[in-house]
Amino acid sequence: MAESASLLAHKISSKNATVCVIGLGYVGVPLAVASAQAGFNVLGVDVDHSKVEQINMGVCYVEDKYSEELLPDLVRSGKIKAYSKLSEAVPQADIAIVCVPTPLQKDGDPDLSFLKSVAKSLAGQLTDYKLIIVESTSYPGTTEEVFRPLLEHGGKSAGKDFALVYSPERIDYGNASFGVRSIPKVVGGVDAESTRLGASFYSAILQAQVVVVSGPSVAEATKILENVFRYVNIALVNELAVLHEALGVDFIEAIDAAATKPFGFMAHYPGPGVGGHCIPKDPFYLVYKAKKAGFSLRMVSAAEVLNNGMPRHTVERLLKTVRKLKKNPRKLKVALWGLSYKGGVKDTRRSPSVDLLKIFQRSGVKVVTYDPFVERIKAGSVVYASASSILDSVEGADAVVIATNHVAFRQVDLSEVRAKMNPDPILFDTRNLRTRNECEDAGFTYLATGRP
Ligand code: SAJ
Repeated sequence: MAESASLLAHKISSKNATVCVIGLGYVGVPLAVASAQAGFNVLGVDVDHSKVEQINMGVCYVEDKYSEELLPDLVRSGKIKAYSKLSEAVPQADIAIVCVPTPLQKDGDPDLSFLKSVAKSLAGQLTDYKLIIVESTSYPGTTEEVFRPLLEHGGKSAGKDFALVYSPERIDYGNASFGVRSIPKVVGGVDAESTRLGASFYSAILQAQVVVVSGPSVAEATKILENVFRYVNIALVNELAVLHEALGVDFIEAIDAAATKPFGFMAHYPGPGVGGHCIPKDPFYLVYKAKKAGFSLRMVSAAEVLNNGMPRHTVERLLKTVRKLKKNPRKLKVALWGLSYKGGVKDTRRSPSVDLLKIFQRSGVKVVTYDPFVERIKAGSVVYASASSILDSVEGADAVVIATNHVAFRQVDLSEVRAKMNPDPILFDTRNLRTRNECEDAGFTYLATGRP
């Protein structure tokens, strides 16, 4: 091992290394907290000055119980300090971890601009031997083909003047049982030395297993596979849900039963669409890379059509029932419960509720929204403020559509809800939080995704 690498290895094992986390979002903040809790000095960097100020005041703005609990003391004790310029922090650091967004451009292609600008800035900061880790999700080859050449632009080379590793973030936003330290970590370096340093660092801060793979491209492929797997499997159950609704077969009961098989099946559940910053986006990083290599990923394209079709299917199914009840769709008032893209979080990025609202707008349906975590949401040119209470949201409504799996919607007393609504009310449970019996006993016409 080169002298500089062994010096860094020693600094890591003795927790004397200084760690710089670049990008203080829902990935970077928990990582900064875990590194500081393990004993490392942590310097955070974010271009958003308000985030830097909040961190330096010990205010945690990400929805992560672990970070919310530990960050204030770690900042007070000086273990974490945030900066808005990379050049203020990286020169002091031995390890730099890149956790910046990798969104899509308007045309649907990958937008690596955040990643590239960090690489260009870092290239000028490699004054001494450092371990550079990329965690941002991207297509296989990004670290070697895009990030590394920009880093080496200053004349330094990976493996000799710095170590370079890719280790995908696997943060499951709002997941109370699996936090940053308890999710196994995949690590792939540009050479054995880089991999060793990366693995030793994550072993030092995490409780979970560190999984070493042969290089950055395999680690990138691992993460994209995980999210493509989820996207395609959700599309499969969405398609089969629509079929079984027509066949008059309870598909949710079938999924629950299939989930009893101890091997060969992983349950996914249908719904009104797929949201969030990752699952509806990451597969298209691979679609782009595949196209460059002359491949078209038909499974992902089919999944896109199926998942993007669920909001329309949901509204059409509701309007069909409205007509059956001899109600006028144009005079319909709907209470839409749930604005965030999944239960327990306030994040509305690519939320299916936005698509539902747009389709209701086009159908001339009046909608009142309610979400315990979200104050308002914009759909098209209309801003919907969440009603002040769940019962206020159903005042004079004809139908309730449950769009997000928040606990509050599992617990609300449906008779109380019913009492506030117009005659012959409908309850459409797209997340299967309630049972047919409790809905019908409360006097609702019951609809549920995947159930006849
Ligand atoms: N959904 C369904 N049916 C399901 C599961 C989810 O319709 O059976 C919907 C959800 O309601 C939501 C969307 O899919 O709208 C995404 O939900 P998610 O639970 O996958 O949540 P994310 O996007 O917050 O987190 C995912 C996770 N990836 C996997 O589970 C493979 C997380 O581990 C990743 O770290 C994260 O993406 C990411 O950052 O990539």
